[in-house]
Amino acid sequence: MVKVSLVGAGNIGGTLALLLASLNVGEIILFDVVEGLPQGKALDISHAASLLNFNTKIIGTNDLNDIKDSQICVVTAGVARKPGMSRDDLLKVNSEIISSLAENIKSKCPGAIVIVVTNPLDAMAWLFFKKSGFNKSKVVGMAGVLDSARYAFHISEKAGLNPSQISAMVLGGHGDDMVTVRSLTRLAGFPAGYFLGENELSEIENRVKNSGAEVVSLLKTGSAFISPAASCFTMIKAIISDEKKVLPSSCYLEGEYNLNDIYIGVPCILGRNGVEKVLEVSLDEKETEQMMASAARVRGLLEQLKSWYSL
Ligand code: TXD
Repeated sequence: MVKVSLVGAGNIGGTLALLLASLNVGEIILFDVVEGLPQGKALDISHAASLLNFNTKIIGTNDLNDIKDSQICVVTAGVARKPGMSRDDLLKVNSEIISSLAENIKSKCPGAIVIVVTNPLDAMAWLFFKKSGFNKSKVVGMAGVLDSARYAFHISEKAGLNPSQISAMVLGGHGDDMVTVRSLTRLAGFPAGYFLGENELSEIENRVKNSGAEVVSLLKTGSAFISPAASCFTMIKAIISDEKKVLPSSCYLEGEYNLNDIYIGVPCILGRNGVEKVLEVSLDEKETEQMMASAARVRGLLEQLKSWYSL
């Protein structure tokens, strides 16, 4: 029986609990520091069991001990951005939360695979990895799956194709400087240029880079949570069903892409053992330049974390 713990029962945590329940995973723990919130969401989702035909145990709790021995932990704990904020503005407040959770999660769930979701994503995944001492294959950040899904959606809309036939790839850091990799994007197996012109593709790519902010400015009270939850769901399924799926994820690099000691979005194989392999794809000159610029921004955040946490 798989035990999945969702650390943070806010918008993403709650939505993800519903998706996982419908998959009939063994047991879901919804943990949050706000009293009543995880319990209320757990009960609300459980009430839908006979309607959605699932039989999953969902426990809402304010006691972190309840996550003990989970096989998967998803960390969404922290603060989400509001209109006018960048993801990087969350560094101070969220790093304190991630720093203390990393040690706690490692001691309670030493065998877990951890998916970090909290922003600024790549920096939080790196901090979690450093503070927890987990193996690099066991700590992975969620962003590329979401950014690529956004890319796929806008391509499908413009090309008039079914979204499920679009295989899109967004790499780099989860910021406005993310790298939309057109050379790896396929529409029903065809290169993007077969269906769409240069201007259409550039317009889509700019929109994708701004998609998170677009949703934030519409919602006004927080950031996107339904597609982020669906993205985590895709990664969890790949891990628990050992799907060996290639999914863009934030991974720890040691020389790949000429980058070292950094978390950043790259294609990787996700399976039962977590990040089973980081794949190095050849990027064109512009994409390589963008990847390096994105890495430089992430590195700036890591330098701040290093000084605050003596890492
Ligand atoms: O692609 C991506 N990685 C992202 C990341 C896409 C969208 C949103 N992204 C980030 O995820 C966002 O910027 C936030 O940093 C996280 C979580 O987003 P969510 O929308 O779920 O935020 P909420 O609704 O504010 O939920 C956060 C919860 C909230 O209930 C807090 O009470 C709780 O986190 N929280 C804690 N839980 C456990 N433990 C601690 N210490 C804690 N502190 C706050």
